[in-house]
Amino acid sequence: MATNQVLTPDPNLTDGMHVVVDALKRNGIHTIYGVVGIPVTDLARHAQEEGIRYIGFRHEQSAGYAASITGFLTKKPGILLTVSAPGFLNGLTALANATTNGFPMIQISGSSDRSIIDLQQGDYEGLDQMNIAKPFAKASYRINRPEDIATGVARAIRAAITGRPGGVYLDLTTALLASTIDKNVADSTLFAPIDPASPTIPSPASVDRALKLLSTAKKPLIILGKGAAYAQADDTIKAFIEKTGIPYIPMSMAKGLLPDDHVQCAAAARGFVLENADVVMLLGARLNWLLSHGKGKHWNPNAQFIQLDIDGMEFDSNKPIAAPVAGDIVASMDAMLAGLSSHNIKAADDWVKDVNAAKVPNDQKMQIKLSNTKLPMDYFCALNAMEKVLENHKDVYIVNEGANTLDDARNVINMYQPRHRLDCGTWGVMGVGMGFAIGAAITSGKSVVAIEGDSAFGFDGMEVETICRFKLPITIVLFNNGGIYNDAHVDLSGHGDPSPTTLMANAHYDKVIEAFGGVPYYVTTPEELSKALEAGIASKKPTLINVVIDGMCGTESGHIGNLNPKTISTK
Ligand code: OXT
Ligand code: ADP
Ligand code: MG
Repeated sequence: MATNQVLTPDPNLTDGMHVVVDALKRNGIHTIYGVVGIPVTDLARHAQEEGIRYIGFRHEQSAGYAASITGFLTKKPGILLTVSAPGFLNGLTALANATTNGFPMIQISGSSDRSIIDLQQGDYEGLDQMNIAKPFAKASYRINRPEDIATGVARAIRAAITGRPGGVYLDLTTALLASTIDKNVADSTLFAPIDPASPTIPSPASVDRALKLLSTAKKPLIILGKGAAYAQADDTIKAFIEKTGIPYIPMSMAKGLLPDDHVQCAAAARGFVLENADVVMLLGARLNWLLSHGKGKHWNPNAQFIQLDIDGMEFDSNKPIAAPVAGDIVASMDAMLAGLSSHNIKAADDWVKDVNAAKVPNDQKMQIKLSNTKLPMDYFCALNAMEKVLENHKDVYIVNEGANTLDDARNVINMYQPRHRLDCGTWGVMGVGMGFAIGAAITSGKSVVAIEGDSAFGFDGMEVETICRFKLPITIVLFNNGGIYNDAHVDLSGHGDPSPTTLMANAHYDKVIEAFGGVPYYVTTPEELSKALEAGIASKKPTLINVVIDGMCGTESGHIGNLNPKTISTK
């Protein structure tokens, strides 16, 4: 192994770094994402030497997003490796985002000398990392002794995936990494936890209560959330929905759990079903802001809720839940499906007819938007061109971020397979794009198309170098409308400064990938876009397509402009 300082070659001894790698391997960890430096460089080298794939990034935040999406796709925690203090903090946003979204990941960070940090004597990159991580993580641990490494790793793994998944912080001090231990003793400590995400079985009474309520519904609705996607109960969920005939809407990362062109999909009648449904079954979805908390003008005020969730604390958080079903969706949906034989649950024809009728005007509106061929392209013109290509590549992973780029792509690009749409999620966070794309490509080996706003791409664009270095099959489609939301160019400064939302409309983002040997495209028509996208997917080469979008067609904050605080004085 290439090391900075080779210590005593005593064959009976091993050190903290080696034991950490052994413990990760014992737990089936195949990949680490990170940025190295003091004190974890040799840890990464040794992991690589031991057959763990190390994916080195340009920024810890992106590496963390890659780790978290690996967790979402695999149900095993993705691993982020960071250096102390600044590297740790750079990764912390991704850890917090993982906790918020319920993605399992572990941020493993080197840290400096406790005795100096605790007395605030100014150590190199000194920071009280374990305590700082606590509010952002499901659990935050520090390992101080080499004989505790296996336990620390096992605890972190169990904490990340048991119950509601989330982010876990694991602090490894420089002293621990350098500490030595008898090799046989260290080996004897290694173990992998049994049943680290032990399936939680719902009580039969709760399942029966839920089915009874559903059988009384005149206008039932199922809402699929990313918890349902995460659970990987795909066949059971599909069977339940199809047997009952109940209309469903997918939250954005649950798209594809059933194909978006499924006859029972009511996404095109979203407002109608929320306003009218009398019993709503939430399947791994929270009644948070994305569902306007189950309240207000978007909802039938008399709607009753069934909620299937692994986290009992979620129930009643926004609205009283008439039928809570606490358990893993795998077990809960098995029980719900089995229970159909003793409950008469079938969506009424009138309700199904009304839902289908409500889709028609929105479908028509959508068709009109998609048929716009005016240049410069607007979002719908560009997305229509993309959709036609992607229809023939249903196994491609779609990563998506921006405001208009996000909201319009979510509605236009149909998904056909579970867990293939990865986006800004619960926090609406920008900067997940390249990390998610890299994580999905590494985890699946499949092609990824990242549909990015020009602002969104700016958060992590340098990861294009990572994509090219690892030769990943990622095509970035960058919607360049010259700004955050649009390119309004109102000079409020009075001296020619760009407006707060302005970015450079004429920028050639394609040159960024060219610098690293990837394939660049600069396109201005739907035909050019189709060709470039088809070529990007077919070649499996790192590709960036700069798509020129009309600067004025985006709306402020996309579909969520209503969340902006009202102000008296905007020109
Ligand atoms: O109900 P009705 O009848 O109205 O019909 C609905 C559907 O039934 C119908 N529909 C359809 N009809 C026909 N066919 C199809 N296929 C179909 N599908 C749907 O259409 C309507 C509307 O449907 P929808 O969208 O489902 O419903 P609705 O009501 O919009 O749904 C509500 C939501 C909340 C569930 C949904 O809108 C949603 O999921 N939204 C997510 C929003 C989000 O997360 N946005 C990102 C954050 S915005 C902002 O914060 C940004 N920032 C600040 C910032 C952030 N975020 N992070 C960090 C780290 N720093 C700063 C920034 C900087 S965005 C941003 C950059 C933006 O600039 P870019 O250049 O990147 O992007 P551009 O905007 O493109 O320039
Ligand atoms: P969305 O944004 O798609 O609506 P949320 O992230 O708000 O989804 O909600 C996902 C919910 O799914 C969380 O409350 C989480 O506890 C739950 N969940 C995650 N995994 C499982 C699982 N295996 N079984 C049951 N519920 C789960
Ligand atoms: Mg933009």
